[in-house]
Amino acid sequence: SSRLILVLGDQLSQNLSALSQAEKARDTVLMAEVADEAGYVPHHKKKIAFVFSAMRHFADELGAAGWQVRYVRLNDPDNTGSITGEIARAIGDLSIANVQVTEPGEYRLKAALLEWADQSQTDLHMLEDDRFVATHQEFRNWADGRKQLRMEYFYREMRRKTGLLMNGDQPEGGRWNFDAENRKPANADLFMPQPPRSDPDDITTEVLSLVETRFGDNFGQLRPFWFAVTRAGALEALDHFVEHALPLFGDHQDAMLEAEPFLYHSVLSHYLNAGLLGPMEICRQVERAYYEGRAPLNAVEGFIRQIIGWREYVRGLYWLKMPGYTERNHFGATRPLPDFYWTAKTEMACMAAAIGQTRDHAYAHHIQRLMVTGNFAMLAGVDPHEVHEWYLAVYADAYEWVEAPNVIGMSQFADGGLLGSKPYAASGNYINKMSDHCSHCCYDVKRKFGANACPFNPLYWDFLARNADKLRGNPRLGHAYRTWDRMDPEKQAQYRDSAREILDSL
Ligand code: FAD
Ligand code: DLZ
Ligand code: SF4
Repeated sequence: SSRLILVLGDQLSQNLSALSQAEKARDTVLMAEVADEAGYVPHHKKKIAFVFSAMRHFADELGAAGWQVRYVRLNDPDNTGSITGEIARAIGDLSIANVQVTEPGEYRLKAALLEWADQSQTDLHMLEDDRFVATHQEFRNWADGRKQLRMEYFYREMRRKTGLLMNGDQPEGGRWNFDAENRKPANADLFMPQPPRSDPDDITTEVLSLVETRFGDNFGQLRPFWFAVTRAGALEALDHFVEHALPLFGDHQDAMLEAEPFLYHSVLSHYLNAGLLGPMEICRQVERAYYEGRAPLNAVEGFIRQIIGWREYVRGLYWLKMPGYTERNHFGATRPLPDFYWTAKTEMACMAAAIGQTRDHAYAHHIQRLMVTGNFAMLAGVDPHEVHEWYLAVYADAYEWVEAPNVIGMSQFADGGLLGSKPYAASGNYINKMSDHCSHCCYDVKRKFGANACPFNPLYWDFLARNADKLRGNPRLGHAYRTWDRMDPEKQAQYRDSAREILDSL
C-alpha cells in the first residue's frame, strides 16, 4: 500500500534512506515548513532562510525526478504548525496508512514522532540515517567498556573503516595526526580566499521576504544572503574550497583575524548538515587533492579528521547520552547569558568580532566558537543551558546532535569531562597569540588585573580558583594550579576582586 515519506529540513539528500526505500509511482513525499521547527529556539534569520529555500529547491528537484511531493509552506492557511500535525493532515487528505521517515537528527523530534505514532496508532517506519560514516551501533560497540571516550582513538577506527589516507593498515605519512604543524597564526593577506557567493534566485527572494515578515525580530542580518541553496551550489562551494583554501587550511586552522571571518575554513558545515553534501564525497575529494599534489598532508589529514573524526564522534556521543545531556551543568553555573551575545556591543574586540560576524553571516569558525565566545561564557560562569540555546540558534549549521556535544561538552565542560579531558579555559594570552584582535582592543592583554586589564585574565584565574574542588585533581591542569598556589595571596585577591567587578558589570 502507498506510504507517506516524510523528508525533514536537514534531510535534503536524494540518497536518503526514506527515499531509497520508497517507490515513486506509489508513495507521496511530505515536506513541511512549520512554526515549531522554526521556533524551538530563536534561529538566526539566515538559518531559517537557508533551510526553507533549500527545502523548496529540493522539493522541486524531487518533483523533477518524478516524485509526488506534498509541500506545505509556512503561510499555508491550513498549516498546523508542527511536523506531526502535518503528517496527520496529510494522512487524512491522502488516505494513507503508513508513514516512513529517516531518523531525525535531533532527539526532541524523534521522541515527538514516536510518541505521536504510538498515541495515534499510526504505522510509522523509522529508518536509520545512513548518511554518516559510523552507525549508532558501531559507536556504541566502540564506546562499550571504555573508561574514557577519546576522539583520537575513534578517529583511527574511522580511518581504517573508510580507508581514507591509509596505506594498508598504516596511516599515510606514518602518523595519524599532524596537528603539531597546524597551530600557526595568520597574517592579513589581500589574496585570502573567500567562500563563493550565490545570488538569490526567485525562490530564495520569496523566502527572504517571508523570513523578513515572520521572523523580522530574530537575531541576525538577513541580507546580503549569499549561501548556496542547492546541491549543485554546494558542490561548487566544495570545489572552490579544495582549490583555494584547503592548501593552507591546516597551517592556520586555529588562527583568527579581525577582518577575515572565514580564513582558510571550508564554510561547508551548513550544506553538509542539511544533506546537500555527504561526508564521504567531501573527504574523497579532499584526499584526491593530496594524492594529486594540490594540498599538503597536514591540511588534508586535519580536515578529514574534523569530518570522520570529530563530526562522527560528537554524533555518537549525543545519541549515547540523550536524553539529559543538554541539562548537564558540572560547575553549577547560573549566570544569565550576557546581552552582548545578541548585540555584539562589547568593548572586548575578540568578542565583538566573533559575535558581529555571527550576526552578519550565521557563521564563526571553530576557534572563535571554542576559545572566544565559548571560553568567555565558561570563565564567566554562564548557565550552560543558555549557552547551548544561543549556539543552537545563531549558526546556520546548528542542529542539536552536533551543537550540544560541542557546547555542553567541548566548550563548557558541563558534562564533567566526558568529551574532553580538560576544560578549554584560556586567558587573553592565547587569543593574543592566535589573532590580531588585541591590537584593536581597548583592553590591555598584558595587564593581569585592575582597570583596563583584559577581562579574560582575571576571569581565567577566578574560574580555576572558584572550581578548584572540581578541577584540581585534573592532571592536565596541574601546572596551572601550581602557578596559582605559588602566587602570593595579595595577588590572588587582586585577580579575584577584578573578576568580581567584571562579573558584576555583566
Ligand atoms: P571547517 O573548519 O572547514 O571544518 C570542516 C568540517 O569539519 C566542518 O564543515 C564540520 O562539518 C566538521 N567539523 C569541524 N569541527 C567539528 C566539530 N568540533 N564537531 C563536528 N564537526 C566538526 N559544528 C556544526 O556543524 N554545527 C554546530 O552547531 C556546531 N556548534 C559548535 C559549537 C561550539 C561551541 C564549537 C566549539 C564548535 C561547534 N561546531 C559546530 C564545530 C565547528 O566549529 C563547525 O563545524 C565549523 O566551525 C564549521 O565551519 P566550517 O565548515 O568552515 O568548518
Ligand atoms: C532548522 C529547521 C527549520 C528552521 N525549519 C524546519 C521546518 O520548517 N521544517 C522541517 O522539516 N525542518 C526544519 N528545520 C530542520 C529541523 O529542525 C530538523 O530536521 C530537526 O531538528 C531534526 O534534526
Ligand atoms: Fe580579547 Fe582581551 Fe585581546 Fe581584548 S585584550 S581582544 S578582550 S583577548
